Amino acid sequence: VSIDLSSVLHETAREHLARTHANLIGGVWRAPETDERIPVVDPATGQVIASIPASGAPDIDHAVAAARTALETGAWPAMPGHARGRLLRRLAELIEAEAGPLAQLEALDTGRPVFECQIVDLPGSIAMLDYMSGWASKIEGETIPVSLPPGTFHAYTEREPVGVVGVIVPWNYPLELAIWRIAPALAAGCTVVLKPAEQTSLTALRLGALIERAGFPPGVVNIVTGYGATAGAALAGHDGVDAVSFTGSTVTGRAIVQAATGNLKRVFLELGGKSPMVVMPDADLDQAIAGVAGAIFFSSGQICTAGSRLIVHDAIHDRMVDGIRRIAEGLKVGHGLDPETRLGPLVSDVQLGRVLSHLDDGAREGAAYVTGGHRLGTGGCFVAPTIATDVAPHARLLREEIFGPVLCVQRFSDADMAVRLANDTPYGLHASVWTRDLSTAHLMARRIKAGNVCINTHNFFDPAFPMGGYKQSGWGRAAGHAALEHYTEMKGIVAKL
Ligand code: TXE
Repeated sequence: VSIDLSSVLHETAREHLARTHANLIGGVWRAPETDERIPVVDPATGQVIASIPASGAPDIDHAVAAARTALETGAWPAMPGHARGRLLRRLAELIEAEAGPLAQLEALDTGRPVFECQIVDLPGSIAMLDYMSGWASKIEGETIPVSLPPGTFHAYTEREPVGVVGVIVPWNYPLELAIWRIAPALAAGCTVVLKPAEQTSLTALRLGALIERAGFPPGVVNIVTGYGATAGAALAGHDGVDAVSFTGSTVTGRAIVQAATGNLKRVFLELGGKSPMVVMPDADLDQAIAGVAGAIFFSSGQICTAGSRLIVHDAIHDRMVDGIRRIAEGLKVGHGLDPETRLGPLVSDVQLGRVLSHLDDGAREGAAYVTGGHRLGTGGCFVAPTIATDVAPHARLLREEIFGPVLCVQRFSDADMAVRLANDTPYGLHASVWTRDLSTAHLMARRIKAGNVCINTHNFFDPAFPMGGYKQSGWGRAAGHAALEHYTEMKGIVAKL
């Protein structure tokens, strides 16, 4: 595919691409301590479109120091909650006003269809800021009736910000994931150092400019770009950081936990998944076919909660597979910036290589590809939407997170078998059950081991709805008031009367 960026991009997006990007530290755009740069690549064409700093440990040190100063001089936690909330809302308004260019930058950088960024990333980012802005003035303690004679003691709790929070995010939903992690931390009164993914830092850098424009005190949010092994590892291991919020692979999640042992900082992890979709024989088939196809092919499957395993009753197996195949084969493939595109490239050459290696292994291990199973074209990082049947229970294709448009299909004959297959995974992030029967729906939801179970839908997210993983899919919950708990310390205070 080819595209003429100068004619397609909004002026704001064009200007942002042309900038010499630096880090936002203590309210100043500061050149990194190294000259090394990371090329920003359009994954649809392979073209280099910008560059960002390959920052290292010294830059992280400066950012952590700035966050510490903003925390301890009281610029942020001492601000009344409603005033912090107003700043979060102001930021939401600025993002809304720039939604068009931000959606384009996201589509260009990730390869994902701009249509997706417009209907998911931007509204989701704005909604989370709005939701958390309300909590900023509602973080409360409790009075505790202790067991000593009434009237002899007065005991109560207060919640204080946990301190400086390191936020490390991946490349699939760069702006939205950054905001989903930053917003609760800021609402709680914490200060932040954000390290976006090296493949996709453009919208995080633009977010920095909007944070400045909104009027956040300097140092409340600091943004440092760089590779995971250098900048990311320095942040996760930093003794000046009180908590780290990481979203990414389970392998890197383990490295974060190890890095955090130095000062025993708090760790919040949202990791990988291999999410099952169980379709019962009484399901509304049209709804289930469209829902399952969307759950795996949206964002080319590069979603932590992607419905990557279809567990379908024998009686409807062939009709389901055929319906999903038709949708897969009808998806319009193209450059992310084309508003008609419904399937863009994967984010990078590296990700393309990973997905193709899974497909090769799958074929060797006996999987049959009903459709797809191969790369599309040669110029960009495109993979054909793929449906794999007859996948062996121990095949890598079925057990590992692929993070590509690859659906593995398994059959079942009764509900117990469906639950067994659904739970036969080291992950437990997301799941769905498709049925018209209310009791079946709720009983299955209870038996599936996952942080979120959806009924007749999949990939459901809302700022008010706690989201997170069981097993190796993570620790803690994003969104909802549950998210605030990661960013506050509870203090118990008691007075002898
Ligand atoms: O992820 P990483 P990668 C899965 C998906 C994908 C695989 C690899 O299966 O194929 O992970 O992707 C930073 N210390 N997911 O390698 O490494 C890194 O710079 C501190 C699922 O890109 O997890 C980036 O900012 N930080 C996932 C972030 O971690 C480190 C989304 C994510 O990168 C670091 C993305 C280190 N040692 C990939 N190493 C999801 N579940 O949403 C890397 N980073």
